[in-house]
Amino acid sequence: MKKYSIDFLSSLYTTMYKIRNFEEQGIKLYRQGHIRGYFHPYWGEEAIATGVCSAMNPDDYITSTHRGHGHCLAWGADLNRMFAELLGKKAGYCKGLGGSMHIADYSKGNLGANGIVGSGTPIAVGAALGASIRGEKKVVATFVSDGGSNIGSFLEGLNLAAAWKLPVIFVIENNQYAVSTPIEDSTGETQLYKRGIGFGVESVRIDGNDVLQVYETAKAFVDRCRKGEGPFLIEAVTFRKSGHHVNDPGLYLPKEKVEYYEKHDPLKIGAEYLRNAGLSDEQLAELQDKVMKEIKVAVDFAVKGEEMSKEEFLNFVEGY
Ligand SMILES: Cc1ncc(C[n+]2csc(CCOP(=O)(O)OP(=O)(O)O)c2C)c(N)n1
Ligand SMILES: [Mg+2]
Repeated sequence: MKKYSIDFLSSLYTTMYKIRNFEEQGIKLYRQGHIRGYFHPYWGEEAIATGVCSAMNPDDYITSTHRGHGHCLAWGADLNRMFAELLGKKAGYCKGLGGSMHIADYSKGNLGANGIVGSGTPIAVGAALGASIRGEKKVVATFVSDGGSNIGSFLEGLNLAAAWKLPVIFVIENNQYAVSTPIEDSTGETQLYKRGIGFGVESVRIDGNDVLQVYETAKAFVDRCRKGEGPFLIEAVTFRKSGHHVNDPGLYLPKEKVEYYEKHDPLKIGAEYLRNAGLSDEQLAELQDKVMKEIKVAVDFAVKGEEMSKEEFLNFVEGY
């Protein structure tokens, strides 16, 4: 593996730490009654969004999933606006009308999270087609879950991207479960990178908890996409740190897997890279402290924020 600077490794770690703690604070806010509806934490999967997004340019595009907070944050989303959206406040990315599963920021190329599993793929393929018609050298990363990789819209999108040689990177986040169903019970081919090979797409299976492995794989594919060699597919194997959503204790998750992934945690792996590069424990603590302070400010901002009035809200209802 290439040698990376402490600055670069710190930026990867900071993003992962921010995502982990965004989710932890979000769960607290949910339990306190500040957040309504669903909340699917991305914790345990932080290395995937972080590694992929840091391999891309700010004017590229991403599409996200129902477990999408991590994608937004890795793409550079503002913590204040993220928390405000979860809390249904006017200052949120979608004025508080989207909530956890519908965060988007078109102005920055984040084409949105999606409550419908597998539905980000056609959006990504459309964005890549548009960019290539306009002659822009943009790359689109589309995150999709293991359950999503069984869905027609994903497979149709993969097929079209391959047929039209579009600059798309399909990133399957294989956390090995769809709600409480283990992957072995939902598909006859659990090595999901083979979905891509079936369509003639160069595809790899990697450790999704190792941020540098994700970054290096994504970077090579992003560079090749810009040269017109796309699409590509990455199956990033990972594991949820908890149940499917905030109210699921995940009691069905096998103890051995939970214990294995507790040790093979993306943040632990990221911290090890930093230590090996020469960062001291004190410096690591400083970095963590800085993130926690930003999170605290953002939580206060969101809790104190205003909700939309009924009159303002009705402006967004067609025909009212
Ligand atoms: C098309 C569709 N079918 C069913 C659902 C209900 N649903 C929400 S999440 C989920 C399973 C998710 O598992 P997976 O796709 O592996 O994603 P993960 O939650 O593990 O990230 C299902 C079935 C949905 N949102 N969309
Ligand atoms: Mg899954």
